[in-house]
Amino acid sequence: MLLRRDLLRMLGLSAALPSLAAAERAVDVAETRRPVVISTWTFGEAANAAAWDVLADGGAALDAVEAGARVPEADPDNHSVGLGGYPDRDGRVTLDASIMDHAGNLGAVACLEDVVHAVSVARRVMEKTPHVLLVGEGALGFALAEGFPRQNLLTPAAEHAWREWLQTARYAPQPNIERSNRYSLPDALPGGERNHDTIGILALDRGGHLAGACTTSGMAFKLHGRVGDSPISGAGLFVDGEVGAASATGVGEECLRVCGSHTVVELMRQGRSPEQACREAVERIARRHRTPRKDLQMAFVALSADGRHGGYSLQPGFAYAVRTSAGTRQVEAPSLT
Ligand code: SD4
Repeated sequence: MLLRRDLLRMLGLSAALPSLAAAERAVDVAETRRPVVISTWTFGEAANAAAWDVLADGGAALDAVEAGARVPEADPDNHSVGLGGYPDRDGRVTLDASIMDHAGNLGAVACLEDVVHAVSVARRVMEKTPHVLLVGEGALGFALAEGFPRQNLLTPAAEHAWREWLQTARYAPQPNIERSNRYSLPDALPGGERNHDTIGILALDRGGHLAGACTTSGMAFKLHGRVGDSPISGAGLFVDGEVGAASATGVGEECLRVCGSHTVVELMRQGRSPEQACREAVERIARRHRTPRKDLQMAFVALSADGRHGGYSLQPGFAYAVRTSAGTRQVEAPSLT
């Protein structure tokens, strides 16, 4: 039997060619709308609009995802991202963010305080340092040296929610293993609000380049110093320019254990559709729990290099926003339960 690599060799072609799956998908490319941008959650629509301004002008996916991620970061009413994000249990707002392009360039910050646009600091880490990830004081010092303004991110509303939480909080951390039936990190907040609003934004530009960004204030009232999945390559975000991009939202500890976004991209490399790939990553997370966890939400979105997109979540209620030249829409993602 003639293997693909033999065929390529006979034709004088090299492994630099896209994978067979990618070559097969090329059939669809002509029908696929480009550019396209997708974002986690319904508020992703506002982020997509800012990203679309860049993409529609022929701009780069990297610029688009940064512009998009900056929208919820600046929104004081979004309590899981940037300004107005809920603080940790000590009342400190700490941000995690990452950004990645089609070529594997990557920058990230974790536990960053006092600077609202964590995604832009992450991009600066990517472009101006030999490093990938800066944390805490170091990230803040770098951001200030780069001219980012210093600003108090704790809004009165977020401080109020934190003080309310303090009144009933079981302040002592519990072990983060399955035998404890709850995380010490609450996902039900004062007023019944859910603590899942990280933005993951993925774009494919007119030139066919992918990029992604992910930004969050993390789990509300977390231990100081806690870092989630969002700034960690392959967990909250991963981009492979030849295959696709993925991003995650939900309980970051779960995503970190399965390198969620990298898993999604690798499954797409093996030929899964974006939705199937997201589903299998969610299933991997679910399988670890002997009994179904109603208190746990985890969701992925994915965008393939040929512009197909999909999402999947553990619990119902997850939607993502899509923007193409056909307009804007919300997609209710299927869920495991
Ligand atoms: C985290 N994954 O820090 C983030 C939180 C999140 O929707 O996604 N909320 O664990």
